[in-house]
Amino acid sequence: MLRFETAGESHGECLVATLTGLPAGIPVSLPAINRELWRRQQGYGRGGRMKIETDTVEIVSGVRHSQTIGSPIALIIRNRDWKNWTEALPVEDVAGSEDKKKPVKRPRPGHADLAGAIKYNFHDARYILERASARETTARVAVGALAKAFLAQFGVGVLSHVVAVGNVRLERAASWEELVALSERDEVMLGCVDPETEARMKEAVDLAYRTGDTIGGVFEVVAHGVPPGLGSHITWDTRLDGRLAQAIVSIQAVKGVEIGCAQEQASSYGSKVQDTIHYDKQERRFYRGANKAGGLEGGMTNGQDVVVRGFLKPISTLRRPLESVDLDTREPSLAAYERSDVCVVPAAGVIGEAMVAIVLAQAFLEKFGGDSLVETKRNYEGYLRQVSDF
Ligand code: EPS
Repeated sequence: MLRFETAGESHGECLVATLTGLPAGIPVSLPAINRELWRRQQGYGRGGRMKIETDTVEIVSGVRHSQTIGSPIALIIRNRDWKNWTEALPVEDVAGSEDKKKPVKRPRPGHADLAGAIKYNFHDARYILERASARETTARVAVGALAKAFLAQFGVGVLSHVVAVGNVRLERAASWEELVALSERDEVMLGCVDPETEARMKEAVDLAYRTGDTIGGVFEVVAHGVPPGLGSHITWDTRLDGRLAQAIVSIQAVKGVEIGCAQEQASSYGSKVQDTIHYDKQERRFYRGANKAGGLEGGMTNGQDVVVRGFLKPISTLRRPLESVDLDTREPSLAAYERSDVCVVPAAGVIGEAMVAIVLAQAFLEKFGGDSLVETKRNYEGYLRQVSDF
């Protein structure tokens, strides 16, 4: 079983993660992980915090001589901002430090602040937001980079692009080659493959910024080169579409998920939305008339690209705050504001890639197993022979 866990607070010393269950012998490159961390930090509309942080990973276990050794991988990403928070968030309480705390008494509508404060019995939402913050996704992206390194050994790639910011939408499909080119850019605007649409997306972010607002959107994650047969139809919890949906909606501010062309399908007819089945006798292989199913049928991959979209609400920390209530006085009060991002859709796409890569790597290892890359490859190649002989 491939499993991971993250820990760390937004303004604590560092973020940490462990990943257990990757086979031994997978090449690991620190620059490749750091590149993913860099990609997550980019995008037009990010706030002041990203000017403070330069996320880089330290691996302290499970990788030696640039390859996995089968033991749990432990990694750390330090928060540069921690130096500004050492007195506000010390591990050990220091007598007389009460006035150094930065309590959050006016919960932000839409954030975890109030529900978390009630649940954990804190009359200060600070401890809640420290963990609820999307800063946590830094650790997920580092883990996702390791999952990507594993999948790359089998010719599987996972990338994303932004298909909407506010009401500005990309009105055409993007090719895999376009996503590769997008991921290689050294300047990231809004992560859209079409420059004219991206320019209009930028205008939408500018408008939100000028009015003290925030803006959401939609990202699309595509997994390319995926074999048929990951996941299963046999039980609800082995259905890969359900597992991907959970992974995507677990990303902070994501409130909806779409697999393939689900929205379009819901308002169409059965005769219009299925991917017709064809057979190429020369090449002795099945192929499809389209990919509206997003590469998943019956909870299994069908060999086409896996296509998953995440719908991001505008983030809840507003420069022009909404009505709230003071936790101490219970009087009406505007919600807390320190600093915030205006738009995080491109970053969320990179996080979506990480989550999809992790779920696919899990499903891959469930099917093919193996303690070493050599063993997993042997099992995989045996399956591919079976598929081509089918
Ligand atoms: C976040 C608030 C902001 C964001 C943060 C998520 O941080 P701060 O409160 O330090 O300004 O920048 O995102 C990140 C730090 C990140 O790395 O993505 C929140 O409240 O969720």
